Amino acid sequence: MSQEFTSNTFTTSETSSWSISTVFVCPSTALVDFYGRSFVGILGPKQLQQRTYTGLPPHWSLSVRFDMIIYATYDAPDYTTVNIDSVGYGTYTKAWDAGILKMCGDTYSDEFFLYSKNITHTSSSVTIMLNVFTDELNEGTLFKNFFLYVDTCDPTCLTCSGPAYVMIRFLLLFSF
Ligand SMILES: [Ca+2]
Repeated sequence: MSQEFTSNTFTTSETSSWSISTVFVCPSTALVDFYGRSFVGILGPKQLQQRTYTGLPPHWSLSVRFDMIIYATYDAPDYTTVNIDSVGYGTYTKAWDAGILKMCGDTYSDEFFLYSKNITHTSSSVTIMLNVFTDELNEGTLFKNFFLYVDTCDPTCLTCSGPAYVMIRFLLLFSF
């Protein structure tokens, strides 16, 4: 349905459809997977990052996945909650400098999460939100490689609860 921020490097020209469009480039040389790579962020003190997608085709299931780095001195009480249509699906915390590697930053250790969530969903729009609380600047949440998938209905259906044509047929039969 949508894939964003999948290039090694990207600029704010690609992030403007999100409420916070800042881009951070990882300075750490510890991992070639991250060194010099662009991420959306740093999402820091009490920031809401969100985007609403509209015009989704008829579907019965929706998936969100992205790469997330919890960056630098992010520690208690800092947290990041991922919301899909205002429902929280995962809260991420980290102990101070608890990660193994300086993955993105070159001063403190970071933690990496592959966010992946599938939900039952039929609305033609969806809002993805990252609710980020940190108590200091220069710590927070970064993300890239964002994918939004929908499992579409059979082309003959305007709504459905599953992939098969037979599912809408059964609904119609039972409604008479
Ligand atoms: Ca902190």
